[in-house]
Amino acid sequence: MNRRDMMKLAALGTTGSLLIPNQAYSFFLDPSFTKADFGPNFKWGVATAAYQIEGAYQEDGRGLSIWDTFSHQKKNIKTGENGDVSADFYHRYYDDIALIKAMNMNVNRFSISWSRIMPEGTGAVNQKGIDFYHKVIDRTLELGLEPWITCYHWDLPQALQDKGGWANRDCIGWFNDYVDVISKAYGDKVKNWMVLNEPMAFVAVGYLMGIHAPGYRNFKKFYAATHHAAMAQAEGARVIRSNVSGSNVGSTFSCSAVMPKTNADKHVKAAAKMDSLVNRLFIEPAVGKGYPVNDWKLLENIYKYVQPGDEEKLVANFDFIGIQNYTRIMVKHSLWPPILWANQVKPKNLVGPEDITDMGWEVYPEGIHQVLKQFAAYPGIDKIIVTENGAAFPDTVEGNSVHDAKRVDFYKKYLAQVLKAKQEGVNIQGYFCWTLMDNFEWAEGYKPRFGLVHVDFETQKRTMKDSGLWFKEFLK
Ligand code: IFM
Repeated sequence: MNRRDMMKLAALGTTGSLLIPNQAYSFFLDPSFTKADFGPNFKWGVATAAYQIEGAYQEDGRGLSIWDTFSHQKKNIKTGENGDVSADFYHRYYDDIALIKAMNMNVNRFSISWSRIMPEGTGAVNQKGIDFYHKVIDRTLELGLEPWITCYHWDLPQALQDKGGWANRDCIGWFNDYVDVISKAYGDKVKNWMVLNEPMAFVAVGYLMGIHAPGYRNFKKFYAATHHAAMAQAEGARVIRSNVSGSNVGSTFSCSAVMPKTNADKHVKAAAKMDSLVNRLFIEPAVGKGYPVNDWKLLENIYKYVQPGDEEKLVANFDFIGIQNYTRIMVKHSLWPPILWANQVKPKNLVGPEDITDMGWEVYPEGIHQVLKQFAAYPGIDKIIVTENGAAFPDTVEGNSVHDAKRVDFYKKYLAQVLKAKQEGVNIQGYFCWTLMDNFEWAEGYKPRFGLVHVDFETQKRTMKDSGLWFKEFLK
């Protein structure tokens, strides 16, 4: 190695295949706020999901999930890819978790693959699956980070889908049994638990729009799956509470500021329907308000699946709720039910292309402020954590640097709005970025990159992006 190369290496923090350029990124810092403005106990973290990063899909006894099946079927994933290997977190977790620490964060939010723990969804427990998450948790704790577990991030065991999945009422019991196993296994070490990740997304996109696994376009299955997931959301919380002393239990909700295209009555009504679907569907039964049928009468069909005693059981008494926000939805009247593609004014008709992410989503920072206020107004909601926020933009890889100025800008703008809501009295106690590293973005494949860390999927080399370096500097 020549002197020049040695100096180059010295300017980089290197851990195996990981590169952390260590030049000062203070010039990125937004002078309008600092870490201290969020308070001394604020939690800063990253969120990930098992299927999106782990790979090792047939290793150590893992059973198949609906996403293995769905991604292996032709045409379901735009790029024809799947999560078989993904970012190979299963083998690289040790160094990957160190990246969270390197960004000066204090929380590692991750999800557990149900079919790694119970390959058939119920019954036999796979000890190697249990051991894997012990290793993840131990590494997290060793680095002084808090582990936050998501019990379910969309990867239902295929064996349970074969019996109807979430559309089968038995799924509530299957889920409780699984949560019982994991909360008993990890409850001594992990106190922070999220029952479901974005239930509206997995029932609407998976059972109504057919874009995500299991790929149904079926109203009846959607109503049934909605009720069973809402029941599981509350029942799962009770299981965790009974197994984990000192637990902090919540669930996470995808939410978007919903606005009518104009003040015309028909658009306002269409927006109210959309709000019932995208924002209110799971939080309202959890706080004892029942399903939001007033603005969208069709939702009354859910009650066909509600049995005596269920309404009380839907109430979850969460210790906190997780808000997950990316964009806003501008709604126009349509004869279709509130399905996004039919009722949404396309972002490209609203803003310039520089304000649209690789997902086709409008960058609308004020929206996170709006949803934080909207959710904080529900009775019984005390603590809020932003459990996901982030953006997919193309990265510019230049040698050992990855430039992602748009992502840095996105985070600064959204954080300013989170801070504004906090200063106005919303009890926001944490903010987790989506996501640690580039991963399998469901039906979009690997093209949209959301990570603070760049992954070269050919070599599995990790390189911290400018956005990761921005957090490192901001949180120092
Ligand atoms: O990648 C997803 C994640 O799994 C759930 N929330 C939204 C993210 C970006 O689409």
